[in-house]
Amino acid sequence: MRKLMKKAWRLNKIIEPNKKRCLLVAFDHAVEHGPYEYEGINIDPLRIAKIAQEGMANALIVHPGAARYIKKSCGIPLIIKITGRTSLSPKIVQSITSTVEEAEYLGAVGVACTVYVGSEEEDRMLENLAFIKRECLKRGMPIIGFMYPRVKGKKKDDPRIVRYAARLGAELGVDIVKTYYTGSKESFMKVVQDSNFVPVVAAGGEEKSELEFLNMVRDIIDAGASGLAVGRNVWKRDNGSLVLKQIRRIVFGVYE
Ligand code: FBP
Repeated sequence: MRKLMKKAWRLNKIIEPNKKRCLLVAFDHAVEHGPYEYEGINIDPLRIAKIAQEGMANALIVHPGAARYIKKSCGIPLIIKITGRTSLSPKIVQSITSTVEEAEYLGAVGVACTVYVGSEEEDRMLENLAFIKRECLKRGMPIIGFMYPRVKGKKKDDPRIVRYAARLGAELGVDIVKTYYTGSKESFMKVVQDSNFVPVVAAGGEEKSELEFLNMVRDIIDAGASGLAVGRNVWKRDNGSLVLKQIRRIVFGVYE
């Protein structure tokens, strides 16, 4: 029972219970893509945490080293990414890089893990997911599945495989599915409808103009998604917290 209460308490920090919506900031990019990809941008985790806090995100997704550093001076709720990979390796796979125990020790409200659906190493990541879920169950820890298609010869945001990847996460019991936006409201509506028994949130993707991005956020929410977990389109900008506040207004339906 205590575990269930813990989990509900944590989930309520991530997804606002009255609106059933959430706005998360993702910052695992220096692990996945390498710091040199962000030349000229201040990628100090504390700067990103302050953007997330000022922009009123529900939580920030980071790896444990960044979490430990942020925790000392910023109160934003944290979701710990416990799988990872580098883009230096040719293998399309994420390994378990930390533990649910460590996430709990760091005061996390959730953990996140990536499954590259359709990749050659899919079986390994599905086993990882089963292991992580077991650890989450023991500790009442919510799990966000980054369900990302990686099928040879197919675009990552191909609507059919995004639908499949999201549905897989929902079926396998993650608490929140995060996946790629498919590029149109109509196609993303199908992604959300297929997985309507769990909250689905969209990744932000590569940086776009502010206007283009905010229109995309509108389409994502109109498609029925529960929110976004956005990275580059927020923290690559100088006015990241302002943009985040604008995203928040759309996600939570607060128009001025
Ligand atoms: P963005 O909003 O910047 O797209 O961030 C979401 C995210 O899932 C990050 O958490 C992750 O590092 C990155 O996208 C992975 O992108 P890709 O799968 O294209 O390598």
